[in-house]
Amino acid sequence: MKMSFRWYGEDDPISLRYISQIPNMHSVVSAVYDVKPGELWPRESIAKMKKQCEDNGLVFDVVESIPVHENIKLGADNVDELIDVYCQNIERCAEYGIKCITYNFMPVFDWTRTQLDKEAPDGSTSLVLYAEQLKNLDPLKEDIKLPGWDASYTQDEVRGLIQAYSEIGEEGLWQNLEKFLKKVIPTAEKCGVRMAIHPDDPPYSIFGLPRIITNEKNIDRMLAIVDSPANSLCLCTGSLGSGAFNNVENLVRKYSEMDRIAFMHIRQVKLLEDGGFEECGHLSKNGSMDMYKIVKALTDTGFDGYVRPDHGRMIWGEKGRPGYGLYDRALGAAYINGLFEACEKAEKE
Ligand SMILES: [Mn+2]
Repeated sequence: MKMSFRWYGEDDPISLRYISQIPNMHSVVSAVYDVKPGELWPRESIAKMKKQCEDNGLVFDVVESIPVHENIKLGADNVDELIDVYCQNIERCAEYGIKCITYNFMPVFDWTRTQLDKEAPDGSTSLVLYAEQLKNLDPLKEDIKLPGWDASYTQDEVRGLIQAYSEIGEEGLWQNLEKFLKKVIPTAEKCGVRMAIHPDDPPYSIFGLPRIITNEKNIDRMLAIVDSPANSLCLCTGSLGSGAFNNVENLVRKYSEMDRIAFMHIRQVKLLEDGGFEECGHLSKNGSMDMYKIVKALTDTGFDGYVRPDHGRMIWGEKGRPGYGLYDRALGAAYINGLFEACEKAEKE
């Protein structure tokens, strides 16, 4: 496996120098952030990032993410043009050595949480989704803003989008994903890039919006649309693990065996009885998933893709982007490194 770390570019308070000091760090996971979805990424921006990483002994070979324009997901009139731009961006990334591109197909909102700074008894803070807090929210009836949502939409635009998605429904979203994959995957294949779809987070419908990358049956369906290693998963344990119906260890084993995992996000969640969850430290004992079994499923199946610690808690007084501080993610990387070394060595004994 190749260990990696997400970096938000020059605005990120965490320097590449610090990232390079985390043991076994190999790849930087980043993106061109000053371009809107649906626009071309300037070659100079990609080249600059590559150079900055190299200057720090790191490799910029994973993109997270090239966002999929809402009109692609909705199948609007300009979908063909937008998909063309998407393909050109894949080609441009490949020119600069990118091997894996993450994206998601979630309508309107990326990840959803109800609070970003829930304090644990030890004083650390983390992101949580509390069913009780979510239940009282209805974006169709009132103006709400949840952490993680694109702030560039007005409340009326959000309502319009929710309406548009409720008209196309799940099957409409599937059709639009199919159209996207059938054009994008051959381009990726041609330039040696693996596309890695990130599961919906959390893996169920919120506010009536369709969500499709949620469980084994749907992942099987998605992978079958184009049967190629270029059409792979960014298997996020925390996202899939936020649904009690997903057995993450089994999913990892199955899809790694099929060589359909290009990228692993390894993160722990603690499921609550009412369906909510709390993000927590990476260790198995901190949450609901057995991290040893997840890593063993990877080493048993010869996984050689990218791995990154996903979100971390805020600890040791660090302030910054929720989920993306340095300290707890570095601890996560160290823990994951340890699990891999132990599993790999046990196999050889
Ligand atoms: Mn993730």
